[in-house]
Amino acid sequence: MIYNCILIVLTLIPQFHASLEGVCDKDVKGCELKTRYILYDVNPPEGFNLRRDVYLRYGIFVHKLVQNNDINVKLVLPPWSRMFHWKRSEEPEHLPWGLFFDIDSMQKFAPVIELYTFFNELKPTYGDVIIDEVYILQHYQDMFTSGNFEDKMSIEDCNEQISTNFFHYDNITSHNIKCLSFHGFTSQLSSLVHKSEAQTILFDHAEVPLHDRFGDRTYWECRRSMRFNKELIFIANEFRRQFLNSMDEKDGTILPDDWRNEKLRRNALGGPYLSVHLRRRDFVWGRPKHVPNIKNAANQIQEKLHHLQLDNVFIATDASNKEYEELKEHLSNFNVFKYNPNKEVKKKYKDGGVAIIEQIICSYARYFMGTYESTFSFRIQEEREILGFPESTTFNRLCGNEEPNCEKTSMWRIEY
Ligand code: GFB
Repeated sequence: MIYNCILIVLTLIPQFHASLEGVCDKDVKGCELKTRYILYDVNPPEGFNLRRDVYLRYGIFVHKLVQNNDINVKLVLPPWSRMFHWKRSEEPEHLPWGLFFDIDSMQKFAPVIELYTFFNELKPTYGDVIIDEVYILQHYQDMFTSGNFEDKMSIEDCNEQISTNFFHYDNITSHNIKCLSFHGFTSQLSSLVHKSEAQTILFDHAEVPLHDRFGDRTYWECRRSMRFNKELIFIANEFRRQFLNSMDEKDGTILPDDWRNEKLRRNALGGPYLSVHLRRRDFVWGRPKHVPNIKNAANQIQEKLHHLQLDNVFIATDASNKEYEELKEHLSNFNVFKYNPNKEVKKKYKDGGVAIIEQIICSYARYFMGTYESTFSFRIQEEREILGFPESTTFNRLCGNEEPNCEKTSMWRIEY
């Protein structure tokens, strides 16, 4: 009898613990794993398409944490606020990722959540979120002068003045902020997560660590999971159909509903139009050798249209109206298209959504020409790799005024 009682008590102890605390760190049977949250943010001036690349590093980071360890972790997506290139001053802050991307699709790769979901899950008692540990990442100050590029990290004095509020919210703060000089790959941050018991960890200046392996299969899985918001795709498809005689069935660009069912192919045909990403503004003075003037760009486009025997060209651009009109004048023998959003689309999807619609339209063209070193162009090239276009139709760019027949852009081929 006594023996039986002891046995019952002993077998109940783990459950008692689990139900007493509700959570535990390791995957003990009957014990609910504590949810831990990784947050990250990026250097404020970085543009939308570089931020998409930073996401890949952290999406892969948590994907691996979940795969390799018995910890229950979620990645909190930093909302889009005060974007340097988005000119509309009336834009609200904290635009969620779901406005631009298909979160369900992203969750098939990594356990991502929006910041507002994080608030709801954490339910801060007094309306404040105090992040347990914050690491402001920074480059080693002497790295470029000493030429020492070995992988390392250490807590050091901060190179810059730091803010104690995060994501432009007054009520997200921390009492434990450290500057972490870092050189290495994103996955090396996992040692900090494993060493710590913190429920919430924020990595700021998350662009500092490098990709674990840029362009490998896992990279592309994460990239493929980043499908756009379905409504943006619908708007782009309508434009293709109405103005560019482009439809998936005849263009050979149908993708499975779930990115996990995609397969390598190189036989996409694309709609009967040339697409061009003509990056202007800061690129005109920032990369004068590699960004052509409008007349030169028009000549290159004309030549390509002749070569491809096409009459239609779609232009994605941040050019002023004046520059765009000049381009059209030079191309008066062809049909030149640009996407002009109506009021509702502008209001709902803002500059970011409009730019994505343009990127989608570019992705489905028979042939694409981008701008030197633009991440906006790179993301279009990736989209075309996913769609299954022959590489020769994708990795092309406009040449600078003084570099006729410039080299093609680097080919970052998709891996399955
Ligand atoms: O995306 P993005 O960072 O790529 O470009 P880059 C900056 C922003 O400019 C985009 C707008 O997010 C858009 O809001 N933009 C650029 C465009 N091209 C277009 C276009 O064709 N159509 C529309 N609608 N909008 C990087 C910057 O720009 O260049 C860095 O992110 C830095 O901060 C670097 O300035 C030099 O790679 O082109």
